[in-house]
Amino acid sequence: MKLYDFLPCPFGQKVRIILAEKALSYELMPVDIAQGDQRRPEFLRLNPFGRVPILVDEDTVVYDSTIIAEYLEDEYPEPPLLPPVGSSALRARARVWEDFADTSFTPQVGQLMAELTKPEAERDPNRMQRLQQSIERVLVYLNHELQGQEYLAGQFSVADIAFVPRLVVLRDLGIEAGQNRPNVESWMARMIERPSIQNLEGLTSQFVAGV
Ligand SMILES: N[C@@H](CCC(=O)N[C@@H](CS)C(=O)NCC(=O)O)C(=O)O
Repeated sequence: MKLYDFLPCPFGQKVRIILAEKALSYELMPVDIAQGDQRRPEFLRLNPFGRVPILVDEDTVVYDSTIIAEYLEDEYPEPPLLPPVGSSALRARARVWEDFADTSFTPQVGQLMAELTKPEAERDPNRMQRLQQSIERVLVYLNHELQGQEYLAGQFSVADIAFVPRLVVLRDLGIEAGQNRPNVESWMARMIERPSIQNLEGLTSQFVAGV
């Protein structure tokens, strides 16, 4: 398998956690989106949307981290990273959380990073405040939903994994995710000790163009 990826990309990180959990080996094909590599014709032939990550498994080309996660689960089901077939409600819950992380958490943290990377005089304080409030609301919601639960959808799953890349950089942005949120704190502690996360490359609170 080959994974086209840009190491700081949180969606690529999500896929690399899944690959590590499933102990799948792959060749990393670096795509420097800061240099515009994603707009090269040979890359656009793989993904016409010009985005990483892309997984190539023999003749199969899959892009979008959520669809890659589904493909890996279908093709390499062990160890499972979705609740078991038959537990439809829990499987749906895992997918809802994964989508929520990808659309309502990861981009907002990236946008806050982008603001913080600008010289102070160029930052938009109103936008920063809106983003901080939006991230705080997600953390409060997570803390509520994790009450009495080790993970978001029963077992450790893509739902939890989707949050990790941006959850672990919040402290660098001045946000203490676990402060006054004991369920979030213990959830993070459980996840951080996993080798797939300990060894994850590319975690950064530095905004990189396009991420
Ligand atoms: N929904 C996609 C989002 C992927 C994405 O936004 N990738 C960014 C890097 S983190 C990218 O390739 N940006 C390049 C561009 O938009 O030009 C996924 O989950 O894989």
